[in-house]
Amino acid sequence: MSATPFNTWMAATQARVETALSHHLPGTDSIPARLHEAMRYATLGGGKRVRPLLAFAAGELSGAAAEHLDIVACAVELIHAYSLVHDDLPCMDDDVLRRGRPTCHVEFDEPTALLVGDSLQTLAFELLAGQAIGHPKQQLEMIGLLAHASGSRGMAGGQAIDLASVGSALNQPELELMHALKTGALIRAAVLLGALSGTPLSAEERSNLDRFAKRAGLLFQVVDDILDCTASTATLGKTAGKDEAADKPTYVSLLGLDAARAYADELRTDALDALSIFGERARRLTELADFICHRQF
Ligand code: GRG
Repeated sequence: MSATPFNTWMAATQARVETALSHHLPGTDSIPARLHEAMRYATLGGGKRVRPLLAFAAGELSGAAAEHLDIVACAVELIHAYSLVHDDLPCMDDDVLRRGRPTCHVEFDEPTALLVGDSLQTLAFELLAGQAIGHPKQQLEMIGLLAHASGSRGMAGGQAIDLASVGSALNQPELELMHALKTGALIRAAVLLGALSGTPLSAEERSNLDRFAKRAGLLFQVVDDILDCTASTATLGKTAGKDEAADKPTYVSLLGLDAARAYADELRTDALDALSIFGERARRLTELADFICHRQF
């Protein structure tokens, strides 16, 4: 395990993922050029790349090859980029700002944004199924995991619950279920797919990694809720204060700011505890849990 500082590792991995995404996205010189341009607009040049970073960090647990992690990281990030494009549409969150720029439907148009989401989603699976990654049995599992995490029993289902919950008073278990699906499922998939790209983990390791992945997903969302009401639109690169304005249930509205912060700390501690079985191999995942907990945007 290298002793590269976390920030150096993160910047290098983000740059690597940007290159891989640019390589795998269709070029604007191929037809339909405008759709391809919009796909590249929605995916490249922004975002923290938290899910790809988690995939690369989890790959260190199983000795996964970097070229295989490129594919996994791209697949997960393409699903994430699709979800943001669709989430910003007028029929969903109706937002005009994403990653500090006009949202895809504002920059292009609504039908194009819809097709961008569809195309990014299918490209993710085209990539994941397009070459041998890790053990064949594990690769099939990876494809199934990503599909499940994206669909009605994962991210899309969480979005449906979110849309239905506006103005209603969810209790903590209900809020937790919504976020476990909407945000947590894809974060969990990023972690598991990264680890599954290498040699198989033991049952105990797998169970601990899953516990980490679930805690990290929830931690990400609790911090997102805190930032939505404490950070500025300029810092976030997306409209701040939207949850409260839309009367959406959040951890802050449910618990209050201080208790939401305490809950984030609790989740971080539990996530790190789940990693202790891996020792030094989990160094990057440990650092990422800290990054997710303390991020400012
Ligand atoms: C439309 C099927 C469908 C799902 C949408 C992900 C999602 C579900 C909606 C996004 C709305 C939102 C703000 C959710 C909160 C957590 C979240 C996913 C934030 C955005 O992710 P980041 O912070 O974004 O990783 P970057 O830009 O850094 O990639």
